[in-house]
Amino acid sequence: MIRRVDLRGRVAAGEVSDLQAEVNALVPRAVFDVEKALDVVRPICLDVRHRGLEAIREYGEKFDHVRVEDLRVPAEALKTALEELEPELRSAFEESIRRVREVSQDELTADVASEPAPGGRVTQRFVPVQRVGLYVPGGRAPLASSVLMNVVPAQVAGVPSLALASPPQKEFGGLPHPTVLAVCALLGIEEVYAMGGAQAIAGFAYGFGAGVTGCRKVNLITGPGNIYVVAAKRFLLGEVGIDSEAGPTEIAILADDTADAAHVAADLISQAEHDPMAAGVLVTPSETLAAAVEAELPRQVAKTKHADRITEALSGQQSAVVLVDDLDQGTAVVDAYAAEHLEIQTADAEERAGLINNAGAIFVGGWSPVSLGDYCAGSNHVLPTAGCACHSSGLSVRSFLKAMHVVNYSRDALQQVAGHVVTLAHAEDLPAHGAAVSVRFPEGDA
Ligand code: HSO
Ligand code: ZN
Repeated sequence: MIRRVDLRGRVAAGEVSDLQAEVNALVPRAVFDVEKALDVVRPICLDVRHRGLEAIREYGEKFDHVRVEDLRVPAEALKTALEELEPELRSAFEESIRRVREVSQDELTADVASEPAPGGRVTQRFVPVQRVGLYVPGGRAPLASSVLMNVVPAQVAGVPSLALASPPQKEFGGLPHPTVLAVCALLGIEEVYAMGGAQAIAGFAYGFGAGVTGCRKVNLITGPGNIYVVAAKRFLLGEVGIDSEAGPTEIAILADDTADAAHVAADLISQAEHDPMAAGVLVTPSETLAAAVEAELPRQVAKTKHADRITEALSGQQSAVVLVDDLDQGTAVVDAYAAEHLEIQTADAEERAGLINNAGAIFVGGWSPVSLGDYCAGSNHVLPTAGCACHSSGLSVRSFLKAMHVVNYSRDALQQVAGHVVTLAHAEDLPAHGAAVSVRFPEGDA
Protein backbone atom coordinates (compact mmCIF):
# COMPACT_ATOMS: atom_id res chain seq x y z
CA MET A 1 0.00 0.00 0.00
CA ILE A 2 2.82 2.39 0.79
CA ARG A 3 6.05 2.65 -1.16
CA ARG A 4 9.49 2.38 0.35
CA VAL A 5 12.28 4.85 -0.16
CA ASP A 6 15.70 3.69 0.93
CA LEU A 7 17.88 6.63 1.84
CA ARG A 8 20.50 4.61 3.64
CA GLY A 9 23.90 5.82 2.61
CA ARG A 10 22.36 8.33 0.21
CA VAL A 11 21.65 11.58 1.94
CA ALA A 12 24.64 13.20 3.55
CA ALA A 13 23.79 15.76 6.18
CA GLY A 14 25.14 18.70 4.22
CA GLU A 15 23.70 21.99 3.11
CA VAL A 16 20.16 22.31 4.41
CA SER A 17 18.84 23.59 1.09
CA ASP A 18 20.40 20.66 -0.83
CA LEU A 19 18.78 18.22 1.53
CA GLN A 20 15.44 20.00 1.12
CA ALA A 21 15.63 19.64 -2.66
CA GLU A 22 16.64 16.00 -2.39
CA VAL A 23 13.91 15.08 0.07
CA ASN A 24 11.29 16.97 -1.95
CA ALA A 25 12.34 15.09 -5.07
CA LEU A 26 12.21 11.71 -3.35
CA VAL A 27 8.93 12.30 -1.52
CA PRO A 28 7.15 14.95 -3.59
CA ARG A 29 3.92 16.49 -2.38
CA ALA A 30 0.80 15.82 -4.47
CA VAL A 31 0.22 18.43 -7.17
CA PHE A 32 -1.97 21.22 -5.82
CA ASP A 33 -2.08 23.63 -8.74
CA VAL A 34 -3.18 26.95 -7.31
CA GLU A 35 -2.00 28.82 -10.44
CA LYS A 36 -4.49 26.91 -12.56
CA ALA A 37 -7.31 27.51 -10.11
CA LEU A 38 -6.50 31.23 -10.30
CA ASP A 39 -7.82 31.29 -13.86
CA VAL A 40 -11.18 30.11 -12.53
CA VAL A 41 -11.38 32.38 -9.50
CA ARG A 42 -10.08 35.65 -10.97
CA PRO A 43 -13.30 36.43 -12.90
CA ILE A 44 -15.41 35.35 -9.93
CA CYS A 45 -13.60 37.71 -7.58
CA LEU A 46 -13.82 40.61 -10.02
CA ASP A 47 -17.49 39.95 -10.61
CA VAL A 48 -18.14 40.02 -6.85
CA ARG A 49 -16.21 43.26 -6.68
CA HIS A 50 -18.45 44.83 -9.30
CA ARG A 51 -21.82 43.26 -8.67
CA GLY A 52 -21.53 42.43 -4.96
CA LEU A 53 -24.39 40.61 -3.28
CA GLU A 54 -26.17 39.53 -6.46
CA ALA A 55 -22.97 37.94 -7.83
CA ILE A 56 -22.45 36.01 -4.57
CA ARG A 57 -26.05 34.76 -4.75
CA GLU A 58 -25.59 33.60 -8.33
CA TYR A 59 -22.32 31.75 -7.69
CA GLY A 60 -23.91 30.13 -4.64
CA GLU A 61 -26.73 28.95 -6.87
CA LYS A 62 -24.26 27.63 -9.42
CA PHE A 63 -21.75 25.92 -7.11
CA ASP A 64 -23.74 25.12 -3.97
CA HIS A 65 -26.99 24.50 -5.87
CA VAL A 66 -29.07 26.72 -3.65
CA ARG A 67 -30.10 30.34 -4.02
CA VAL A 68 -30.01 32.34 -0.83
CA GLU A 69 -31.63 35.79 -0.79
CA ASP A 70 -30.43 36.99 2.59
CA LEU A 71 -26.91 35.69 3.16
CA ARG A 72 -26.82 36.75 6.81
CA VAL A 73 -27.79 33.81 9.02
CA PRO A 74 -30.61 34.89 11.35
CA ALA A 75 -29.88 34.94 15.09
CA GLU A 76 -32.75 32.50 15.57
CA ALA A 77 -31.03 29.87 13.40
CA LEU A 78 -27.84 30.13 15.46
CA LYS A 79 -29.77 29.76 18.68
CA THR A 80 -31.72 26.75 17.40
CA ALA A 81 -28.56 25.05 16.15
CA LEU A 82 -27.01 25.29 19.61
CA GLU A 83 -30.16 24.02 21.31
CA GLU A 84 -30.19 21.03 18.99
CA LEU A 85 -26.49 20.19 19.41
CA GLU A 86 -26.06 16.80 21.08
CA PRO A 87 -24.95 17.28 24.69
CA GLU A 88 -21.98 14.96 24.30
CA LEU A 89 -20.75 16.87 21.27
CA ARG A 90 -21.36 20.15 23.03
CA SER A 91 -19.22 19.18 25.99
CA ALA A 92 -16.42 17.96 23.68
CA PHE A 93 -16.46 21.32 21.88
CA GLU A 94 -16.50 23.13 25.21
CA GLU A 95 -13.44 21.27 26.44
CA SER A 96 -11.62 21.89 23.17
CA ILE A 97 -12.50 25.60 23.37
CA ARG A 98 -11.33 25.79 26.97
CA ARG A 99 -7.93 24.31 26.12
CA VAL A 100 -7.32 26.43 23.02
CA ARG A 101 -8.42 29.51 24.97
CA GLU A 102 -6.05 28.79 27.86
CA VAL A 103 -3.11 28.23 25.51
CA SER A 104 -3.99 31.38 23.53
CA GLN A 105 -4.19 33.46 26.70
CA ASP A 106 -0.79 32.21 27.83
CA GLU A 107 0.63 33.10 24.42
CA LEU A 108 -0.55 36.71 24.47
CA THR A 109 2.48 38.88 23.97
CA ALA A 110 3.19 41.80 26.25
CA ASP A 111 4.29 45.12 24.76
CA VAL A 112 8.07 45.51 24.58
CA ALA A 113 9.67 48.79 25.67
CA SER A 114 13.24 49.68 24.62
CA GLU A 115 15.42 52.73 25.16
CA PRO A 116 18.32 52.56 22.68
CA ALA A 117 19.55 55.97 23.88
CA PRO A 118 18.64 58.07 26.95
CA GLY A 119 15.26 59.69 26.34
CA GLY A 120 14.72 57.80 23.09
CA ARG A 121 11.97 55.25 23.51
CA VAL A 122 10.73 52.63 21.07
CA THR A 123 7.83 50.49 22.21
CA GLN A 124 6.51 47.53 20.32
CA ARG A 125 2.76 47.54 20.85
CA PHE A 126 0.59 44.60 19.87
CA VAL A 127 -2.82 45.53 18.56
CA PRO A 128 -5.52 43.22 17.24
CA VAL A 129 -6.58 43.28 13.60
CA GLN A 130 -9.83 45.24 13.70
CA ARG A 131 -12.04 43.10 11.48
CA VAL A 132 -11.52 39.45 10.53
CA GLY A 133 -13.42 37.16 8.18
CA LEU A 134 -13.21 33.45 8.99
CA TYR A 135 -13.90 30.86 6.37
CA VAL A 136 -15.19 27.37 7.19
CA PRO A 137 -15.55 24.92 4.30
CA GLY A 138 -18.83 23.11 3.80
CA GLY A 139 -19.50 19.50 2.89
CA ARG A 140 -21.45 16.67 4.44
CA ALA A 141 -19.39 16.68 7.61
CA PRO A 142 -17.68 20.06 7.73
CA LEU A 143 -14.76 20.48 10.06
CA ALA A 144 -16.61 22.30 12.82
CA SER A 145 -13.49 22.08 14.98
CA SER A 146 -11.88 24.54 12.54
CA VAL A 147 -14.42 27.15 13.65
CA LEU A 148 -13.04 27.19 17.15
CA MET A 149 -9.41 26.92 15.99
CA ASN A 150 -9.91 30.23 14.16
CA VAL A 151 -12.33 32.01 16.45
CA VAL A 152 -10.76 31.37 19.85
CA PRO A 153 -7.30 32.86 19.17
CA ALA A 154 -8.95 35.80 17.39
CA GLN A 155 -11.17 36.47 20.40
CA VAL A 156 -8.27 36.14 22.83
CA ALA A 157 -6.25 38.55 20.67
CA GLY A 158 -9.11 41.03 21.15
CA VAL A 159 -10.33 41.26 17.54
CA PRO A 160 -13.39 43.52 17.95
CA SER A 161 -15.24 42.47 14.80
CA LEU A 162 -15.44 38.87 13.62
CA ALA A 163 -17.53 37.54 10.74
CA LEU A 164 -17.77 33.94 9.58
CA ALA A 165 -18.71 32.45 6.21
CA SER A 166 -19.58 28.87 5.36
CA PRO A 167 -21.30 27.56 2.22
CA PRO A 168 -25.10 27.34 2.10
CA GLN A 169 -26.30 23.73 2.18
CA LYS A 170 -29.33 22.73 0.20
CA GLU A 171 -30.37 20.06 2.69
CA PHE A 172 -30.41 22.68 5.47
CA GLY A 173 -32.56 25.16 3.59
CA GLY A 174 -29.65 27.27 2.38
CA LEU A 175 -28.05 27.66 5.80
CA PRO A 176 -24.51 26.49 6.62
CA HIS A 177 -24.18 23.13 8.35
CA PRO A 178 -25.97 23.18 11.75
CA THR A 179 -22.86 22.02 13.65
CA VAL A 180 -20.93 25.00 12.29
CA LEU A 181 -23.78 27.29 13.39
CA ALA A 182 -23.90 25.66 16.81
CA VAL A 183 -20.18 26.24 17.40
CA CYS A 184 -20.61 29.87 16.30
CA ALA A 185 -23.39 30.25 18.85
CA LEU A 186 -21.26 28.57 21.51
CA LEU A 187 -18.51 31.10 20.84
CA GLY A 188 -20.82 34.10 20.67
CA ILE A 189 -20.26 34.75 16.95
CA GLU A 190 -23.33 36.56 15.65
CA GLU A 191 -22.24 37.66 12.19
CA VAL A 192 -22.45 34.54 10.05
CA TYR A 193 -22.98 34.39 6.28
CA ALA A 194 -24.21 31.53 4.13
CA MET A 195 -21.64 31.91 1.38
CA GLY A 196 -18.81 29.72 0.20
CA GLY A 197 -15.98 29.29 -2.27
CA ALA A 198 -14.08 32.06 -4.02
CA GLN A 199 -17.18 34.28 -3.95
CA ALA A 200 -17.18 34.24 -0.14
CA ILE A 201 -13.50 35.20 0.02
CA ALA A 202 -14.13 38.04 -2.45
CA GLY A 203 -17.24 39.07 -0.50
CA PHE A 204 -15.11 39.44 2.62
CA ALA A 205 -12.28 41.17 0.79
CA TYR A 206 -14.41 43.80 -0.95
CA GLY A 207 -17.48 43.91 1.25
CA PHE A 208 -20.93 43.85 -0.33
CA GLY A 209 -24.47 45.15 0.04
CA ALA A 210 -25.47 47.65 2.65
CA GLY A 211 -26.87 47.68 6.17
CA VAL A 212 -28.18 44.44 7.61
CA THR A 213 -28.19 42.65 4.24
CA GLY A 214 -24.57 43.53 3.56
CA CYS A 215 -21.13 42.73 4.89
CA ARG A 216 -18.41 45.24 5.66
CA LYS A 217 -15.00 44.66 4.12
CA VAL A 218 -12.64 42.77 6.42
CA ASN A 219 -8.92 43.37 7.06
CA LEU A 220 -7.83 39.74 7.35
CA ILE A 221 -9.22 36.43 6.12
CA THR A 222 -8.29 33.17 7.85
CA GLY A 223 -9.39 29.57 7.61
CA PRO A 224 -8.90 26.56 5.38
CA GLY A 225 -10.68 25.78 2.13
CA ASN A 226 -10.46 23.93 -1.16
CA ILE A 227 -8.14 24.91 -3.99
CA TYR A 228 -10.53 27.64 -5.22
CA VAL A 229 -10.66 29.21 -1.79
CA VAL A 230 -6.85 29.07 -1.61
CA ALA A 231 -6.57 30.63 -5.08
CA ALA A 232 -9.01 33.39 -4.14
CA LYS A 233 -6.96 34.15 -1.03
CA ARG A 234 -3.82 34.36 -3.15
CA PHE A 235 -5.56 36.63 -5.69
CA LEU A 236 -6.92 38.96 -3.01
CA LEU A 237 -3.75 39.16 -0.93
CA GLY A 238 -2.93 42.83 -0.57
CA GLU A 239 -6.59 43.84 -0.75
CA VAL A 240 -6.78 41.88 2.53
CA GLY A 241 -4.36 39.95 4.71
CA ILE A 242 -4.55 36.16 4.75
CA ASP A 243 -3.35 33.54 7.21
CA SER A 244 -1.76 31.05 4.85
CA GLU A 245 -2.50 28.89 1.85
CA ALA A 246 -3.59 25.57 3.27
CA GLY A 247 -2.85 22.58 1.04
CA PRO A 248 -3.54 18.88 1.60
CA THR A 249 -2.82 17.56 5.10
CA GLU A 250 0.50 15.88 5.86
CA ILE A 251 1.97 13.81 8.63
CA ALA A 252 5.59 12.79 8.99
CA ILE A 253 6.60 10.38 11.75
CA LEU A 254 10.16 9.90 12.94
CA ALA A 255 10.27 6.65 14.87
CA ASP A 256 12.65 4.01 16.18
CA ASP A 257 12.27 0.48 17.51
CA THR A 258 10.58 1.71 20.66
CA ALA A 259 7.53 2.90 18.68
CA ASP A 260 4.37 0.82 18.51
CA ALA A 261 3.79 -0.13 14.85
CA ALA A 262 0.00 -0.25 15.30
CA HIS A 263 0.00 3.28 16.70
CA VAL A 264 2.29 4.58 13.96
CA ALA A 265 0.04 3.05 11.29
CA ALA A 266 -3.09 4.46 12.92
CA ASP A 267 -1.57 7.95 12.96
CA LEU A 268 -0.58 7.78 9.28
CA ILE A 269 -4.09 6.61 8.45
CA SER A 270 -5.72 9.33 10.55
CA GLN A 271 -4.35 12.15 8.41
CA ALA A 272 -4.71 10.22 5.15
CA GLU A 273 -8.42 10.18 6.00
CA HIS A 274 -8.66 13.87 5.06
CA ASP A 275 -7.90 13.69 1.40
CA PRO A 276 -6.65 11.38 -1.39
CA MET A 277 -3.87 13.97 -1.79
CA ALA A 278 -2.85 13.80 1.90
CA ALA A 279 0.70 12.67 2.65
CA GLY A 280 1.82 10.08 5.22
CA VAL A 281 5.57 9.68 5.63
CA LEU A 282 7.31 7.39 8.11
CA VAL A 283 11.04 7.95 8.57
CA THR A 284 12.85 5.26 10.52
CA PRO A 285 16.22 3.52 10.83
CA SER A 286 14.43 0.36 11.97
CA GLU A 287 13.78 -2.33 9.35
CA THR A 288 11.64 -4.13 11.91
CA LEU A 289 9.38 -1.14 12.51
CA ALA A 290 9.15 -0.36 8.78
CA ALA A 291 8.04 -3.93 8.02
CA ALA A 292 5.58 -3.99 10.92
CA VAL A 293 3.97 -0.70 9.87
CA GLU A 294 3.75 -1.86 6.25
CA ALA A 295 1.94 -4.98 7.48
CA GLU A 296 -0.34 -2.99 9.82
CA LEU A 297 -1.52 -0.45 7.25
CA PRO A 298 -3.66 -2.70 5.01
CA ARG A 299 -5.04 -4.49 8.08
CA GLN A 300 -6.22 -1.25 9.67
CA VAL A 301 -7.28 0.44 6.44
CA ALA A 302 -9.56 -2.48 5.60
CA LYS A 303 -11.49 -1.86 8.80
CA THR A 304 -11.89 1.88 8.49
CA LYS A 305 -14.78 3.84 6.98
CA HIS A 306 -12.95 5.95 4.39
CA ALA A 307 -10.71 3.14 3.13
CA ASP A 308 -10.82 4.36 -0.49
CA ARG A 309 -9.39 7.78 -0.01
CA ILE A 310 -6.93 6.56 2.62
CA THR A 311 -5.63 3.91 0.24
CA GLU A 312 -5.28 6.51 -2.48
CA ALA A 313 -3.41 8.88 -0.17
CA LEU A 314 -1.05 6.26 1.23
CA SER A 315 -0.30 4.63 -2.10
CA GLY A 316 0.38 7.96 -3.80
CA GLN A 317 3.83 9.35 -4.56
CA GLN A 318 3.45 11.74 -1.64
CA SER A 319 3.48 8.94 0.94
CA ALA A 320 6.38 6.65 1.82
CA VAL A 321 8.22 4.61 4.39
CA VAL A 322 11.69 6.11 4.33
CA LEU A 323 14.58 4.04 5.66
CA VAL A 324 17.51 5.99 7.02
CA ASP A 325 20.92 5.04 8.43
CA ASP A 326 20.22 6.36 11.91
CA LEU A 327 18.05 8.77 13.86
CA ASP A 328 20.35 11.71 13.18
CA GLN A 329 19.94 11.29 9.45
CA GLY A 330 16.21 10.76 10.04
CA THR A 331 16.03 14.01 11.99
CA ALA A 332 17.73 15.88 9.14
CA VAL A 333 15.30 14.32 6.66
CA VAL A 334 12.11 15.22 8.54
CA ASP A 335 13.48 18.68 9.22
CA ALA A 336 14.12 19.17 5.50
CA TYR A 337 10.65 17.85 4.66
CA ALA A 338 9.08 20.49 6.95
CA ALA A 339 5.84 18.60 7.55
CA GLU A 340 2.61 20.18 8.65
CA HIS A 341 2.53 17.63 11.48
CA LEU A 342 5.64 15.88 12.77
CA GLU A 343 5.37 13.06 15.29
CA ILE A 344 8.51 11.92 17.06
CA GLN A 345 8.21 8.46 18.52
CA THR A 346 11.72 7.61 19.64
CA ALA A 347 13.35 6.74 22.96
CA ASP A 348 14.79 10.27 23.06
CA ALA A 349 11.72 12.02 21.61
CA GLU A 350 11.84 15.11 23.77
CA GLU A 351 15.51 15.92 23.08
CA ARG A 352 15.09 15.11 19.41
CA ALA A 353 12.13 17.49 19.13
CA GLY A 354 14.49 20.23 20.27
CA LEU A 355 16.62 19.63 17.16
CA ILE A 356 13.78 20.33 14.75
CA ASN A 357 13.56 23.74 13.06
CA ASN A 358 10.90 23.04 10.45
CA ALA A 359 7.46 21.61 11.26
CA GLY A 360 3.97 23.10 11.56
CA ALA A 361 3.61 21.42 14.94
CA ILE A 362 5.61 18.70 16.68
CA PHE A 363 3.94 15.85 18.55
CA VAL A 364 6.32 14.35 21.07
CA GLY A 365 6.28 10.72 22.24
CA GLY A 366 3.76 7.94 21.97
CA TRP A 367 0.96 9.73 23.78
CA SER A 368 0.64 12.84 21.65
CA PRO A 369 -0.95 11.72 18.38
CA VAL A 370 -1.89 14.29 15.74
CA SER A 371 -5.59 13.52 16.28
CA LEU A 372 -5.22 14.92 19.80
CA GLY A 373 -3.87 18.13 18.29
CA ASP A 374 -6.65 18.19 15.71
CA TYR A 375 -9.24 18.45 18.47
CA CYS A 376 -8.27 18.70 22.07
CA ALA A 377 -4.62 19.38 22.85
CA GLY A 378 -5.07 23.12 23.14
CA SER A 379 -2.69 23.62 20.21
CA ASN A 380 -3.99 24.94 16.88
CA HIS A 381 -4.72 22.65 13.95
CA VAL A 382 -4.45 25.32 11.23
CA LEU A 383 -0.83 24.70 10.23
CA PRO A 384 1.52 25.40 7.31
CA THR A 385 1.55 22.68 4.64
CA ALA A 386 3.63 21.97 1.52
CA GLY A 387 6.94 22.74 3.20
CA CYS A 388 5.81 26.25 4.20
CA ALA A 389 6.74 25.33 7.78
CA CYS A 390 10.28 26.44 6.92
CA HIS A 391 9.08 30.05 6.77
CA SER A 392 5.62 30.23 8.34
CA SER A 393 3.84 29.44 11.59
CA GLY A 394 0.53 27.86 12.37
CA LEU A 395 -2.45 29.93 13.43
CA SER A 396 -2.25 31.35 16.94
CA VAL A 397 -3.20 34.42 18.89
CA ARG A 398 -0.25 36.12 17.16
CA SER A 399 -1.89 35.69 13.74
CA PHE A 400 -4.52 38.19 14.84
CA LEU A 401 -2.15 40.75 16.33
CA LYS A 402 -0.09 43.37 14.56
CA ALA A 403 3.11 44.66 16.07
CA MET A 404 3.36 48.43 15.93
CA HIS A 405 6.44 50.46 16.83
CA VAL A 406 5.70 53.57 18.84
CA VAL A 407 8.59 56.06 18.68
CA ASN A 408 8.85 58.71 21.37
CA TYR A 409 12.09 60.80 21.57
CA SER A 410 12.78 63.78 23.78
CA ARG A 411 14.37 67.00 22.42
CA ASP A 412 17.73 65.98 23.85
CA ALA A 413 17.55 62.49 22.48
CA LEU A 414 16.77 63.80 18.97
CA GLN A 415 19.53 66.37 19.18
CA GLN A 416 22.02 63.68 20.19
CA VAL A 417 21.46 61.70 17.00
CA ALA A 418 20.51 64.56 14.63
CA GLY A 419 23.94 64.66 12.97
CA HIS A 420 23.73 61.00 12.01
CA VAL A 421 20.27 61.45 10.53
CA VAL A 422 21.49 64.38 8.41
CA THR A 423 24.55 62.42 7.24
CA LEU A 424 22.48 59.39 6.25
CA ALA A 425 19.91 61.57 4.49
CA HIS A 426 22.58 63.27 2.40
CA ALA A 427 24.17 59.94 1.52
CA GLU A 428 20.83 58.91 0.02
CA ASP A 429 20.40 62.27 -1.72
CA LEU A 430 17.34 63.00 0.37
CA PRO A 431 18.33 66.34 1.94
CA ALA A 432 14.75 67.20 2.93
CA HIS A 433 14.85 64.21 5.26
CA GLY A 434 17.83 65.78 7.00
CA ALA A 435 16.20 69.20 7.01
CA ALA A 436 13.17 67.87 8.87
CA VAL A 437 15.54 67.23 11.76
CA SER A 438 17.91 70.19 11.50
CA VAL A 439 15.02 72.67 11.24
CA ARG A 440 14.26 71.82 14.85
CA PHE A 441 17.71 73.05 15.94
CA PRO A 442 18.11 76.48 14.31
CA GLU A 443 21.14 77.31 16.49
CA GLY A 444 22.99 74.88 14.26
CA ASP A 445 23.74 72.27 16.85
CA ALA A 446 22.41 69.51 14.56
N1 HSO B 1 -5.75 17.64 10.53
C1 HSO B 1 -6.44 18.76 9.94
C2 HSO B 1 -7.36 19.45 10.88
C3 HSO B 1 -8.57 18.66 11.28
N2 HSO B 1 -8.61 17.37 11.53
C4 HSO B 1 -9.83 19.12 11.50
C5 HSO B 1 -9.83 17.02 11.89
N3 HSO B 1 -10.57 18.07 11.86
C6 HSO B 1 -5.42 19.74 9.38
O1 HSO B 1 -4.42 20.04 10.24
ZN1 ZN C 1 -7.08 15.99 10.95
